[in-house]
Amino acid sequence: MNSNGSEILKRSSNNPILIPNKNNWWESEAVFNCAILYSGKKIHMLYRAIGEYEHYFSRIGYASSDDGYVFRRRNEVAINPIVDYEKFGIEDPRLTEIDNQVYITYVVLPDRPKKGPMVSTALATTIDYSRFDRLGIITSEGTDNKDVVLFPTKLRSKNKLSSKNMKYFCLHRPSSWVGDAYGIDKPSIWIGEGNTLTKFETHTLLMKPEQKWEELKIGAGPPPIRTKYGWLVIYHGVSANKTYSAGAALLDLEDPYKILCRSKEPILVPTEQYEKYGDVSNVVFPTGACIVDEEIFVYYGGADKVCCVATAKINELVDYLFQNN
Ligand code: BMA
Repeated sequence: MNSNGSEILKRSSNNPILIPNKNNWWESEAVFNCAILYSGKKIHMLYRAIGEYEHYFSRIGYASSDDGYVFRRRNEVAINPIVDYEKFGIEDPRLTEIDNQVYITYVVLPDRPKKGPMVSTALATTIDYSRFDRLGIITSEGTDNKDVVLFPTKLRSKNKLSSKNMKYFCLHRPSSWVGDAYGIDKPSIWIGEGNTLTKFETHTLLMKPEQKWEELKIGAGPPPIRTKYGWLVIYHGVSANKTYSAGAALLDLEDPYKILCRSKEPILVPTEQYEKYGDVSNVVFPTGACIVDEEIFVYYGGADKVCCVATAKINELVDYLFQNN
């Protein structure tokens, strides 16, 4: 039994796999928190990019890879904030394929970051990673909601009486849903169910912070990954001293409200230079993952500055989770 969770994922010796490009104005300062989708041939990446610190305005870039480690990027911005609700930037994309259609959830800032705005999450779709069709904001107003990830298939509704039993599911993190009315005192991960991908109507608390390393808040990382053992949910947790680490849980395949196991210890903590020192210190922030030949590739932002990857045999990660929860 491996009791040290932080040894399960092996960092690539190529890390960081994406660094700021000084020759490209919009990504010259930081490139981090990337979304990943494996098409069966190629690994597609959308990443958050910063080109200046005065406004700290985020855009989204595109890169792709054949082996998961070496990424070629496109020179032009992939997604530029162009509509009102994106006015002060777009951040932290996540990619999911549902019914052969590629979707991107991403954080939108309608107001200046310094003012501490309520953030929302929006949805877009693409067929070529060049043109993106916007489907609008999908989180409820005033919920201060980010870390929204979509399940790749419809699932049976919790409300079994419902005539339309199969629903779209998401995980989300409504920061304002804390206090007595919600039964939690720290931002937590909720499950949403909806008849469409743009409106999730039923919300249920799934996981709240439990350990020291995640005591301030938790939020989903990459979209849930289907494995034969259950839905693998990799998430981040923030400790009292603001260290961002990664944890993992497995949810039942048929009934994702049922948590089969959850790591007590983090599976990735900031220890490397590129995780400890950057624009925000001591951050590993997973946002993308894929399984290729029984190996899971977990992509994460290092210190809000660079993109990194760490890998594990999927069965070893699952064994670890079952044995150490
Ligand atoms: C979160 C998000 C992420 C960021 C992380 C650490 O709230 O803003 O984009 O990587 O904080 O700063």
